[in-house]
Amino acid sequence: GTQDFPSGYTGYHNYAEMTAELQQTVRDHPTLASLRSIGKSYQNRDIWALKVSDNVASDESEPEVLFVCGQHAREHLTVEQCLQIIKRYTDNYATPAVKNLVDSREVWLVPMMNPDGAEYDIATGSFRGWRKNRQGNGTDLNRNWGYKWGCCGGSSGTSTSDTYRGTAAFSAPETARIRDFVNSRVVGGAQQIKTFIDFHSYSELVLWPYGYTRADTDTGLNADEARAFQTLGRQMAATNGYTPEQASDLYITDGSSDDWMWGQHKIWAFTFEMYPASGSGLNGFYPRDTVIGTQTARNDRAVDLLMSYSDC
Ligand code: ING
Ligand code: ZN
Repeated sequence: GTQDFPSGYTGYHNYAEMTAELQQTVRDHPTLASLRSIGKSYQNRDIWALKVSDNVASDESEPEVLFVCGQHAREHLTVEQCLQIIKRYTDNYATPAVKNLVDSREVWLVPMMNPDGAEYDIATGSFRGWRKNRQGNGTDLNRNWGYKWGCCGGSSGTSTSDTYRGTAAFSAPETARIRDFVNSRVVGGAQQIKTFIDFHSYSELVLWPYGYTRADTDTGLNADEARAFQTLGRQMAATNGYTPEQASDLYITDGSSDDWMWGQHKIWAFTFEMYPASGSGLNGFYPRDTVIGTQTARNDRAVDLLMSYSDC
């Protein structure tokens, strides 16, 4: 069934509320927003992708941008981030700056990549501190992507571990469905998605690939392009006050989303770690709902910047 957030957290959206919100957005803005299921979670929930663009029904040849939220169950603030981006780009469409971005881009948002985990995390009156999906003992979706999967000691082979990488790359249906979706955006041999943010919490960081190696990100880029990619990360961090760094500077990970997006598709991929900067262990994942407005709006300029760069 559907879990209700405890008191102090009712401003957050559970799966049913998020689904209703996306459906209402499409009713309110039928020319700007369209909703599709990109497939099912392990427990058979639809994984929703909402597209925002002018002429939303047609497949225009405009640069595409992808935002993923809620890959980790307990990181509920990130779901609110995707919903806020959707609201801002639809409700504020008449604003010239928003109109310019939305008219020249196709924006894809997956507001809750791990719905089974998110529902499981909400217990009666409290939270479980759950991170993974709900397949067996749970797979850490952000260690299950297929670029250098399990290569480098940045994930665990033990199923009870919080960073369990799964039995194979893309063994989790949730990662496999985003993979299929991103692969489907290759048109005439060219990946249409140019830029990507995977929202997580917490620590207030802007991270770029790679996570699997401490070597520099610039494989496959000339020096100018490598600088531009990292410069965008630093510029976004300058707008939201987060700390910019290469993912492996934080710790080595393998099988993360941004390594796959960059390694496989040459998408300029970033991981954002949202509010708070630091917390006492699990508490940092559960800020009260009173912070949702300020902590999502805090990323307005970074999100717009990523959008404007997406003709890279
Ligand atoms: N942190 C991310 C994690 O998956 C990360 C940090 C992401 C590091 C991508 C490197 C690459 O561990 C959280 N809070 O999930
Ligand atoms: Zn996370």
